[in-house]
Amino acid sequence: MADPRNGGKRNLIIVSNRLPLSVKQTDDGTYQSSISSGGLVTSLSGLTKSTTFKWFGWPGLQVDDPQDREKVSKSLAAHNAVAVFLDQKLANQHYNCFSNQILWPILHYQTVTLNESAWESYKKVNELFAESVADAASDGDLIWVHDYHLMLLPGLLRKRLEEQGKFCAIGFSLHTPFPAKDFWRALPVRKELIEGILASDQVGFHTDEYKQNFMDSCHSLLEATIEPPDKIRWKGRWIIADSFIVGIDPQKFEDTLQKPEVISRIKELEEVYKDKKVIIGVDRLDYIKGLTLKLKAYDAFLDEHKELKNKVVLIQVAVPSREDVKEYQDLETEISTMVGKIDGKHATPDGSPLVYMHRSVPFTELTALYAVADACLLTSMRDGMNLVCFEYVACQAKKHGVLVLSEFAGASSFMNGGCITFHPANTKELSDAIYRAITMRPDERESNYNQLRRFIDKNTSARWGETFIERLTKCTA
Ligand code: ADQ
Repeated sequence: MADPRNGGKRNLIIVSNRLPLSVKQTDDGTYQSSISSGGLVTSLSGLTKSTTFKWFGWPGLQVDDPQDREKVSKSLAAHNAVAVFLDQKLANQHYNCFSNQILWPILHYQTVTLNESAWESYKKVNELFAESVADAASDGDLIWVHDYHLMLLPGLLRKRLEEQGKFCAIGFSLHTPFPAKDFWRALPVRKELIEGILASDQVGFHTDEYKQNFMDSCHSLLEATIEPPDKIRWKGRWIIADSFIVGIDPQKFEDTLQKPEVISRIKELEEVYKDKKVIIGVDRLDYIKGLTLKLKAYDAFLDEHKELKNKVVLIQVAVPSREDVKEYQDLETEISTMVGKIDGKHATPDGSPLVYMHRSVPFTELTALYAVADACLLTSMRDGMNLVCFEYVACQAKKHGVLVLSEFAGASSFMNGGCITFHPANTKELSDAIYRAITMRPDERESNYNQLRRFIDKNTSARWGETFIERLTKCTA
């Protein structure tokens, strides 16, 4: 809803588990906040032009002293951010133990066992968020809740807002897949979680498949009425459930590619790899991204195509992620071991066909890497959407590089033949896909590229945010 007090802009409250800022204590005891990067931040960047928003979330550090909390809040206020303070143990139980060790796997088709105390912490943290957001919301605000860490929040919020006599339209966006109903029902608290989401006015998914899975669960577990294509009737209310295509801001990449330091970095990299086909992979170090499958297939590809040994290089950036969770520590060890074996087996005095970077890289370097790569290889076992593939396309206007994308990434359902798809656990299929990518004819590359480019230019992050918010606004009418 446009608010005349904000020059006609809408008031929007965005809620996500972590604030998109890093907060640090300086030597003089004050706190400084700076915006950090990440999938959700990238996606929301387009909204700022039309909307005034406040962002609620955990600031990522433990602050117990009330005076310190005040200082942190002040530094966040400069970025329109509001901290939901959590005790470290509670935050750990909510984030690592329930969200990332139970919800994340089940949403990505991995089996799990319920940890009761983690579930209690999950409920408690969602309550704390509800308290903080409901108290700050004004009648008529729009509230947009993000992701699996806060599935109970719409329900808890609606109750509090009603008690306070405020009406706010509530939207919920899930950034992961939503699994098929027979998989979701394996989770003992399956009903509570979807009941929480159903207190929203509008629920957004990346793809129609996830939306349909969610509707199927609502119908079979809660006996909600489904009115295709996009409505659910539950406890006397209508809820919109739909897919909204999350995108990127292609202009940000175009602009970065024009920077002198990026232009010279691209030249340097082109010189280093002048006789080689470069394949780029950029993934958070997460088992859903299928990195072990990628390495296994790349090893098979090198075995099969010995003639290409010194003519191809896979540059794999693996961004450290969730390092407090044991599964992620074990995965890192497994990947390092595989990288060592591939290197040992295929490297020659002239170089290695594999460059593994286990760290975050600066945005300018990331852009340069995308720009020089002849192909981008993404092998997710499951992935809500995958923004990296769009970012690669945004940087390939000159080369028309080939996108090689797992059929299990949400993005693949929108590519309509513009990329090479494969089953990530089928080593031969994946190895063949790599070969096809680096040997593709220029005319085929160009026509594929043009198709992908049209898609990313049309479905930007700004459009995603606008579309979601426009439709949510109608729920207030
Ligand atoms: P992620 O699993 O994090 O997001 P993805 O969609 O690929 O996956 O987004 C990663 C983002 O991090 C990209 O914008 C990328 O540029 C950035 N990034 C990657 N490597 C980086 C590096 N080295 N340094 C700095 N930034 C880096 C979740 C879901 C996805 C879904 C998104 C958005 O798992 O499926 O697409 O949310 O909804």
